[in-house]
Amino acid sequence: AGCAGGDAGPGAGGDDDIVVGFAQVGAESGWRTANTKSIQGAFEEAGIELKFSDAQQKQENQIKAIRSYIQQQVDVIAFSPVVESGWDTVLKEAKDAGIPVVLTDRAVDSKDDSLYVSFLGSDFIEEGKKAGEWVVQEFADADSVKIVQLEGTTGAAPANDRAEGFADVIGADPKFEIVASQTGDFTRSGGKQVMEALLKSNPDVDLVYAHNDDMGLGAIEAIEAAGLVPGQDIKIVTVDAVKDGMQALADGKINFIVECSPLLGEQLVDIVRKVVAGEEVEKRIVTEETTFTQEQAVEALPDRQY
Ligand code: GZL
Repeated sequence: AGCAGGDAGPGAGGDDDIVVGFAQVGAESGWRTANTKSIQGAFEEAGIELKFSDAQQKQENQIKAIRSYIQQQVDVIAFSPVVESGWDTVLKEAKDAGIPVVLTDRAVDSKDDSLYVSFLGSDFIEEGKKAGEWVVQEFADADSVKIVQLEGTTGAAPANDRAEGFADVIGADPKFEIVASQTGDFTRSGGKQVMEALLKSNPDVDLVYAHNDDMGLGAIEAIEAAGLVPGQDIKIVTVDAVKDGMQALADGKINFIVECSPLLGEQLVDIVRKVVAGEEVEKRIVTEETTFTQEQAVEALPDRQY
């Protein structure tokens, strides 16, 4: 952002003097660490200075980081909002300071979409629907299907939307019953603890729908500790397709994974360059992603980047 009056501040020249502030959610999952690697690697490659902060999944830490980037008068602020709400005040401060904001990965529920220039990330409702469509087809011959849902971080866009998309699809048939739904905060330990508890109260559960691989991997530990066979006695469908999840899928412990790509770094560099050059950027850029069966995981594993 140029200084008020006087000569233009950083970012007036080519790439080499652009400064970007990125406020990351944390390091809660394999997806998140792959996302951080992609972003840091892409800015390194582009020769653009990236100030980076890890909020340990706390919104107040992300808000503090954004405020510090405003103080430092960076050219662009980018962040992945840990939860959907509570951002309007700090985003207004960035707007008043003339610093454009790019949302990556997760969305905000602000009514005023002038508070950010672009959103780059997945369609989480679509991801939930893909998981639901697999469940409907996998359990076509069953009379009743008891489901445990391991939710992502409470209030996070991927948790809200993956639950919504899934419910939209399975809600059409009353044979599907979500007997318990609880947050595991997108972590492996969270998934394990919640699954241990839910297994005690729901020993006859047929399926686990975990909002990310890490909670699914935690659930596998709990299911095995209870003497049951994950992927057979209790089927598991997850979202992400990170390496550890894909290995469990190839090993038959997970039955289906909906991909959510963390590789947003290069597209973010592209958006930053356009914003600094005053060019138009699309308001919403949705990432390409697919789904994996157990057979497809065996095929895809050797080439997976994360
Ligand atoms: C989704 C991302 C989620 C991942 C989790 O885009 O926000 O957060 O699905 C990660 O693994 O913790």
